[in-house]
This record gives sequence, structure tokens and C-alpha cells, in this order.
Amino acid sequence: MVRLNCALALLGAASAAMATTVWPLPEKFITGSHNTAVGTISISAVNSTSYVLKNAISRYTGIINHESFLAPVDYRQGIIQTNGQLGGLTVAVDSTDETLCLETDESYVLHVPENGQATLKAHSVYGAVRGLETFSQLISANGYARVLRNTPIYIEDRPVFRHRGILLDTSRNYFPVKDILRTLDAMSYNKLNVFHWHIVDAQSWPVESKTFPQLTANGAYGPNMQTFIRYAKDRGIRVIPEFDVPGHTYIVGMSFPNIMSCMNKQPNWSKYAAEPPSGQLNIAKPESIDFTNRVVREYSKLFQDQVFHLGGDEVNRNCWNEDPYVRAYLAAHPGEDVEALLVNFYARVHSYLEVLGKTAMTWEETLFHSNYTPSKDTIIQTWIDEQSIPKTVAKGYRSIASPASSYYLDCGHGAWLSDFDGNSWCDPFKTWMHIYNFDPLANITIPAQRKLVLGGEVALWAEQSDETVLDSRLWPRAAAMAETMWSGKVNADGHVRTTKEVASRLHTQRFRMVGRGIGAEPMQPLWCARNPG
Ligand code: CP6
Repeated sequence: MVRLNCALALLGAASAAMATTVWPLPEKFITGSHNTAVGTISISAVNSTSYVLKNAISRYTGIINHESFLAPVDYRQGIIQTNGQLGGLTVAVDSTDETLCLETDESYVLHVPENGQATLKAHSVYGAVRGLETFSQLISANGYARVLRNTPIYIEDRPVFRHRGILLDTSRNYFPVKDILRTLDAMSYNKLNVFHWHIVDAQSWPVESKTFPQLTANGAYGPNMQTFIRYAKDRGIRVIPEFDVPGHTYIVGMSFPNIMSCMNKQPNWSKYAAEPPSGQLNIAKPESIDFTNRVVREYSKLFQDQVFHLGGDEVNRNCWNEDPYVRAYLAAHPGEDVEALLVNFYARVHSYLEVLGKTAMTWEETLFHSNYTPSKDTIIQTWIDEQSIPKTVAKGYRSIASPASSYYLDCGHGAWLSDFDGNSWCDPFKTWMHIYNFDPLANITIPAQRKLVLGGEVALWAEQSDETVLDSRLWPRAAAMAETMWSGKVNADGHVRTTKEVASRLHTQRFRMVGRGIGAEPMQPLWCARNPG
């Protein structure tokens, strides 16, 4: 018999902060013993000419005054008495600069007195955006009224990791713009700040290109791109585009067959590619480097972020070894080989990106599975092995953690490729507890190396996902990573949080997200939120 055991934060909590309804957990959280009544809230900015801040204030004024799910006060207490009344919220920022990058300061200080005006202070407008989210999450239901519990509240907060992201693959299946925008909303509710857009892959090129209009046969995101990037920026979210070269490029061959190798070797794709359809840029042809650099030039202007992702994963050497053009080239150039051609390709493309003033991000293969030596400012995204994170920082490179074994959200669903034989593509399904327990700093002891771990990204590859499952695949599991990235694994008092302790708070966050229009998957019965114990 299975016994229903509702997770509970209020009892057995390691610290007072555990009893809060804020997700992810703030760094420093001091509470009092009063309760403050909340009416309709108005939020004002002291000194702002920033549209990011103005837009955030109008967004959160709407969210706070119309929130449909509020964390309930423990029903055993009934309606609780209030000692004061909240006046409103005043926001002050030190700078109205809207630059958003890896170094952006997202810290904030929030003070909610037992009576009167609350204040939110931040160095940057993005710190204010984070603080507004926290403020919205402090409000509980008190019968039909609203209340701020445990006032006065004093919060000092900032992220442990600077890069906290979601990878979305929009090539294998199409995602409508409205669904991607909703994902950005959901990210902001969890203080995530990087949307890694794996925009093109073998199967489609869904972004408009003015340089190569041939590439975009259908469904381009292009015309909406500036609106999209602005929408993300308003929420403190950087958009990092990925153009994955030289593998995963079959679709380029639909327009430029001359620069390709091993196109569409069906049914023997597995000798030539990680997944069908096979096709890689022909690295023996200068035209393939030229093509890539022209793509990089166009899209590095469109996407303003400092960082640009060049993929580089899962290249198949056999594809080139068997290519007649590559073979003839190598026969005419003794001393060169496929590995040297690959190193040359990476070097030429990466150095052109550098000329454009951008920082390269690549998958770990460029560092560990080729003879290429990326420049030291390259950001290495690891996925193959959890140990790749300590290995990357030991070599002095900055690392983003995306271990398939913990952070691949598409795994464990449906059937694809080898699944048809009964073997699984990337089983098992990763539970939120598994994701929460992953520690990106595991096995890294040297402080200088720990600093090189910039953060992490969960990944939603789209061979087996599209808009019909987007929200439920991402949430609440991406929220689990979001807390470990914002709050770290360890509280200020040294306590390592357990999944059991945080379950009730994540349950609340999940209902909050549903109330805000995100189709996050259920975790336990609603009854559990109202009947702790
Ligand atoms: N596509 C691209 C993919 C994957 C990668 N790159 C992938 C590999 C293994 C698993 C899931 C996804 N589908 N371009 C690896 C970075 Cl298990």
C-alpha cells in the first residue's frame, strides 16, 4: 500500500527561511512575528528612466494585484490577525543602465515593514526585476484577503551562479512564438537569466536569413526577433543563439549541396551522424568556412548578446573520411588529415567570431574530443560526463554544466531511433529531485576553479517534444535547477538543503506558475498545500 505523504516545509524546517513561499530561496531572509494586511498595491520607482524597470513595474503591478494562486496560510490557523497595513512598494536603483550580460549585478535588498511602505533597492534594473519577483511571492492568502506573513521582512539576495539557463531546440520540432514567450515568463518567475536558443539543426532552419534567403523555407522566427529579444531583456534574460557547426547541418545542404559531406545516407545514417538525417559541412572546402562566417556575421548582429554559441558537438569523422572530395584533397595535401581540417575549421570560425567582438561558447567536444585548443575565454558547455565540469575548469576554462545524466529534460519519453528496438535514446526520465540533487561544483575544491563554473542549463531537445508538451517537460523540473543555480546547494548557515525540505515550497511555486498561465506538471495533491503534516 502506498501511503500519501505530503511534503511539508513548516515542520522540521532547518531554518526559518525554509518556511517561506519564495522560490528560489533568497540568500539572507530575516523575518519578524507580525502580519501585514495587503490591499491593492501600487509600485513606484524613485529615479527611473529605464524602460526595463518601468515595464517590470507594470508587469508586477498586474501580477501582484491579480494573482490567482496565493500560498495559503496553514488552514488550521484560520484567518489570522494583522498588525499593520502595507502602504505600497518603492523601488530605487543605483543605475538605469540596461546592459545585460554575464557580469550584470542581479542583487537586491527588500524591506517590508509591519506597517507602511516597503522598499526595494538594487544596483541595476535587473536586480530590481529579481526583487519584484520575490516581493510578489511573499504574499499569502488570508481567507479572501491577502497578507504578508512574519513581518517585518528583510531580504538580501543575489545569485550564486551568473549563468542560469534553459536550452530550447527549435529545429527538430517547431515551437510557436507565443509558447516561447510564455517560457520566458516562466523563466523570470524562477529567476533564470539565459535562453540558449538551439535555433537550427539538421532538420530545419527556422530563422530568417537575409544573407542566405534560401535557408528559410518556412516558419521563420526572423521578423519577430527584435520583439522577442526585447521581451527577454525586459525579464533580465539573455538570448544566446546557437548555430551548431560543422555537424548537425543537413538542412544547409538543401540550399547549398556543394559545401556538404555525406548528405542523407539513409538508411545507413548511423555510420555518418549521431542522428538522421546525416550531413556535415565539407571542412576541406574554404566555401564552407566562408558560408559559416557569413552566417555568424549576420546573426551576431541580430543577437546582441556578448556570447555566441558555435556548437561543435557530435561531429562524425567517418563522414569526412569517406567523402570523395575530402579524400582527393588529402591525397593532394600530404601531412594533412581530417583532424587537421577540423582544427582549421574551428580555428577559422572561432577567430572570425572574435574579430566580430564576441565570446564563443561551444560544446565540450571542441576541448576534449579534437586536437583544437579553444582560446582561453571560450565558454565550454559540458554534457557528456559529469566529470567534464571539473576537467574543464582544471584546464582553466569557464564551464556551463548541462550533464545529460541530470539536466536533459527530454529524456525518458516516447520512442525515437534505437527506442524502436527497445533500447532507449536517453532514459531514464530525470525527476525534479534528481535535478535538485545535482551539484555542479562536485569534485572541484580549488576556489579559483570553482569560480570558473559559471552556472548551468537544463536542455529541452526536441526530437520528442513540441508545443504540446513544452510546459510540462520544463516545469517544475527547470525550477528545481533554478533554485540550485540561484541559491546554491548550501544555505548561509552551512545547511545542505534536501529535496524533502524544499518539496512543499516547490509545490507552492508550481501552483503559482499554473496560476500565471504555465502548464507545469502536478507534484502532489492540492490538499497537501492546505493540510500540511
Ligand atoms: N542535438 C545536438 C542533440 C544532442 C546534442 N546535440 C543530444 C545528444 C544526446 C542526448 C540528447 C541530445 N539531440 N545538436 C548533444 C549536445 Cl541523450
